[in-house]
Amino acid sequence: MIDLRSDTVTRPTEAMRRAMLEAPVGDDVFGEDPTVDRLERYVADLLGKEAALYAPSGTMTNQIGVYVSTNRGGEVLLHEGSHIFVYEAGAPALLSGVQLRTLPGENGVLDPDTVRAAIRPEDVHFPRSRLLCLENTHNTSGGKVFPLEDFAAVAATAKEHGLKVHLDGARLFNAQAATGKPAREWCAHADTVSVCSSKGLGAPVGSLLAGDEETIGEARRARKAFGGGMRQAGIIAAAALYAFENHVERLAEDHARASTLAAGLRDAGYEAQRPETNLVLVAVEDPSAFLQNLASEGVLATPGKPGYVRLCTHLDAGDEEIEAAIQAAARITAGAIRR
Ligand code: TLP
Repeated sequence: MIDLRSDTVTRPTEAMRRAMLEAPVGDDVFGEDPTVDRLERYVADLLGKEAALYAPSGTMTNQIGVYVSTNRGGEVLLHEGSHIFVYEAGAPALLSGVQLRTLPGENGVLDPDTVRAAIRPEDVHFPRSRLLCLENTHNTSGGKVFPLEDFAAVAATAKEHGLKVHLDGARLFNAQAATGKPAREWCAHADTVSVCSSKGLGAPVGSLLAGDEETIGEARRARKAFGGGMRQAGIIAAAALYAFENHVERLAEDHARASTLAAGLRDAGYEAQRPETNLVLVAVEDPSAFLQNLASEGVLATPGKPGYVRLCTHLDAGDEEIEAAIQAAARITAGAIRR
């Protein structure tokens, strides 16, 4: 099977497994795991933040980010296609008691006027606008980069009105690879940033939340409350550290393969978006039938936004796999292509 469902499906490499085997560990809830400490320091520095916190998943680091910047009854502004709204099982309501206000925007980009218009005036009837969440790259729009200038402008608007800004940067290093701009340049405009080691970077598990010392101190309490305090977590933190140290540069290879994949699918007659990073969206007549047919040809993909399927390139999909995926899709064009 060629698995293009997500960049989360990768297996740890031999070198990564060796790093895991050799990692010094301790009880991280007691603050005694040297490998977790090293990872948190490394990622905080990489993102230009004072501190960082290691947690089991990107969902958890996003939800801790929401929790530390809101109060019960508050309102969070975010794009209508954002991961926090679409794919996190209603957690902001469940865990933080907040209401989500979704906003439209091309390719996941929110503009300052839209955000300004959505911020509530002080009035006893209204929820208080507390937090703006932005996502880079943007999953449901097909891995689009949030342009840095636009990001800075909308974040500034939120801050002028007293809102905090959280960046869901599960694939932030893909934005860095696509633009050549350091990830920390986006982070400079956000109070909290979530990054994942388990997506394109190829670690088996784990995400980090970065921010100032005080906020990350609060986040550490929230992680415990949410059930994310881990003990000898250095075993997995070693894989994450290895991923940050060794797999950031190579993301450009995934992007090149995504372009090859999209071009091959277009040659086969499909309407495939031109990818900016490692996600390829393809418009099809009947996504679930198409996914079944594709699976019977040996290729796994996932539903994308409505009317689309998503194929994702990653560390475990080389040139041969991409070529085979194109051939598989070419064999089942009949009835699948949407024009
Ligand atoms: N996204 C997964 C699925 O949940 C859709 C994927 O395959 O793309 N933020 C963004 C932008 C994400 O894409 C994801 C994972 C997360 C957060 C959540 O990360 P995890 O899966 O570690 O909770």
